[in-house]
Amino acid sequence: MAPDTIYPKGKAAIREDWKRLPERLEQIVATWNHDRALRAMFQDEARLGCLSDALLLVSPVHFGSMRKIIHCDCDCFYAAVEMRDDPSLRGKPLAVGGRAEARGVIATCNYEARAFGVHSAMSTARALRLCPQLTLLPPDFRRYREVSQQILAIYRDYTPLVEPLSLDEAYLDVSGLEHCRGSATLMAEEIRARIRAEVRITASAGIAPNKFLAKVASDWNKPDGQFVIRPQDVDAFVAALPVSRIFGVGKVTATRLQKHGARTCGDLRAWELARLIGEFGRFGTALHQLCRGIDERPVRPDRVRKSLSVETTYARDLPDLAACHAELPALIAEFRRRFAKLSAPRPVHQAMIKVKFADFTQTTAECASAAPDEPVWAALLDEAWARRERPVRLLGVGVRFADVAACGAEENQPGLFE
Ligand code: TTP
Ligand code: MG
Ligand code: MG
Repeated sequence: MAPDTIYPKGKAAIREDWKRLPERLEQIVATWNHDRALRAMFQDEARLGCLSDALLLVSPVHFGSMRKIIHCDCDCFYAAVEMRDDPSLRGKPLAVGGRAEARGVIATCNYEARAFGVHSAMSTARALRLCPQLTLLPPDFRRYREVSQQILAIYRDYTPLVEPLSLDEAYLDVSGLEHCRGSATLMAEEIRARIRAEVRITASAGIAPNKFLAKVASDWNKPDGQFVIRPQDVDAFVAALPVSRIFGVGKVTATRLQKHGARTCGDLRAWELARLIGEFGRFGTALHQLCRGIDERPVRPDRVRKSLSVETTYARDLPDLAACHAELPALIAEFRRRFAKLSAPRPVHQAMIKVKFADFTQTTAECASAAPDEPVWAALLDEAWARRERPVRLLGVGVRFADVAACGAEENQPGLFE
């Protein structure tokens, strides 16, 4: 598919939508008069330039049961990558897994093999009995991981709230975003078209107001399809859903529920909360909610960050270099406070300074440093200032972390730090 068909408004439109996001979030949060503490928390995140953290706060609070969650899952993932790289494998039953002689199991198989009854986690010996002409390939995780990174980068063009579940699937929270006129259905279509065009495999998607239902929905029109559960359809959809589709309900629980006459989620609604807790302990509380289509778990982006920085826009421009130096200690203190809050910081490998001048031109200076201190940042400030030597409206200090190749969380965010 030609790129123009995939992006009806062009890629530039996505970038434009991004630029408006911080402002839109601000507008939403401005209405939070009932919860000033939450508003302060948001403003803290936003000021510190963490778009995903700010959005993570806004989405569940503001959109609640009207959130727009997309669950994307690739079709027969390992097998799809193998068929892409060797088209002669197409159209015939193919499985990826361990050899029968080594008591191997099937990791996955293409849909041609599924027609023979072959499936994931089945012993390869059994798979070969069901389908003697099955082609079996050993897994190549390095290649699957590369493809996975490529797909995640596509998701992150749409939202910073991307939570990968495994190499081939992820949740996306696209609540309140403007791409595709705000339609999550169109976003899912566009994302799938891009995966097909850029990665050359297919993916299916589910669109729903929460994670539970989005995941159920992505299975509904598999392969290469998508399914939407609108908020007004949730009640009826879930009522008819077999209890076995609830995550955490395995064979044992499903059988136990069926014995008590609960085959569908609708049946289960007749059970009082106390009875569910009596039967299933803590999971009973979850069941009580899930059988009503309620699931408030937020989409948690993976927090592997490439950098951390804090910045301040000054009410009055800093007139000269000395005035800039005078502000450094406060900025560094704020940076350290923020750094201390990171759950698992990786090793620092660069220090950086950002300067935006009164004429809105900006520059960054950076240098290798494993443990930057004030003199390191002060030297960078001298370097950055010397490039234009004029009053300064904004200063930022930060670090970049080592091993940036493995993640892309912040790379695609033209966030509040810009
Ligand atoms: P899935 O998304 O569960 O399966 P799939 O992508 O192969 O097929 P579907 O079209 O039904 O989504 O898993 C993704 C990959 O994870 C799969 O390609 C191989 C691997 N995997 C295993 O190694 N073992 C397993 O038991 C399962 C279920 C998956
Ligand atoms: Mg899959
Ligand atoms: Mg999967």
